[in-house]
Amino acid sequence: MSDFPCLTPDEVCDTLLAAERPIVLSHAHPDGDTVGSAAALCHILARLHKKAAWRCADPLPRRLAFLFDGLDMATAEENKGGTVIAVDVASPMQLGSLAEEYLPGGVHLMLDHHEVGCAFAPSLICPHAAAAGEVIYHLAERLCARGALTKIDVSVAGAIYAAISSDTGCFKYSNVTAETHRIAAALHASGIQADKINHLLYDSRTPEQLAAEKIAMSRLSVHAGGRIGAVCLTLADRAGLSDDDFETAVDIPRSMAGVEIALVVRELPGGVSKVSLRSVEANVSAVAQAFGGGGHVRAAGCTLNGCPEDVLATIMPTLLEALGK
Ligand SMILES: [Mn+2]
Repeated sequence: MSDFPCLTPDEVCDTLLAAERPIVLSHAHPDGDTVGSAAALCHILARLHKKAAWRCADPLPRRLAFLFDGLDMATAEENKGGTVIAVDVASPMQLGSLAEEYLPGGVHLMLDHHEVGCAFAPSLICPHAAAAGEVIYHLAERLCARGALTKIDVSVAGAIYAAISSDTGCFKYSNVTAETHRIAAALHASGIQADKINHLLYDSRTPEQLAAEKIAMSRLSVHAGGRIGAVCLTLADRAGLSDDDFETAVDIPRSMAGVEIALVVRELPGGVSKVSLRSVEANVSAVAQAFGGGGHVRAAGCTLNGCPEDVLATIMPTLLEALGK
C-alpha cells in the first residue's frame, strides 16, 4: 500500500483553494478523459483566480485540442515550483517522461478513478466513477456548495462532459452508471453542446486516422473460435502515421460480432510491444496485471518484450484463461 494519504473531497477542495501557480498533469498518450478532466480543472482554477499550466509527456492530440479553447494558460516555466495535480494518472509509469521530473515527492495531489494503480501523492481515487471527469464534477459541486464557485459554467461542464463521454465510449460501455447519466443530465442543463462535443470526439476522423484504420483492418486476426480479435502492428505498418492516428484501431476487432476480447499489439522502438486490451465481459485487467500492466476490468494494457506476433502468442494462454476456457 502507498504511504500517501487518501483525501476526502473537502480536503481536496482545501488543496485546490490553497493552490499556487497550479500545474495540471495528464497521463502519457493522453485520451479524452485525462485531457478533458485537466481542462475542466484548469477552468475551475481560473474561476478561483489561478492561472494553471498543463503538462503531458506526449503532445496534445489534434482532435482533443478544442478542450483548451478559451483557456488562458500559464507556461510550465511560469508555474514552476507551484502546486502539482495529476488527473486520471494511476501510477508513476503513466506520467511517462514527466515521472523523472516530478517523482518522488513533486506531485501534491492525484485525482483518479482506476481500481488498480500505485499512488504517488495524496489522492482522491473513486474506482466506481466511469471517468476522472466524474471525480472533477463532484469536486466542482463541492466547491459550489462551499461558495467558492458560483456555478458549474458551460466551459467547465463541456470539458467534464467530454472527459466522461471519452471514457464511456459515448455512454456505451459497462462502466456507465445511473450516476454517470445524472451527471450528464446536470451538464446538459449547464448549456453544453453535447452533440457538437460528441461529433468532435467520435464522428470526425482525419485522412490519417482512416488510413490507420485501413491498415489495422488488414492486420486483423481471430482466435479462440472468433472470441478473440487481435490487430498486430509493426513499426513498418505504422510508418508515416502517429500513435494518435491508431487510437481507434482497437474498435475494429471490438466491433466484430462474437469477439469478447479485442486487442491491439503495437511494436515500439527498442524491441518491445504495447498491448491494448478491451473486453465485453472478461477481466482484461487481470491479463494486463499478469504481464506487469494494469487498467480497468474491461480496458487495460501492458508492455512486453518481443515483436507483436510473439507477444500475442505469449499472452494467448492468459487471454484464453480470462475467457474461462
Ligand atoms: Mn480515465
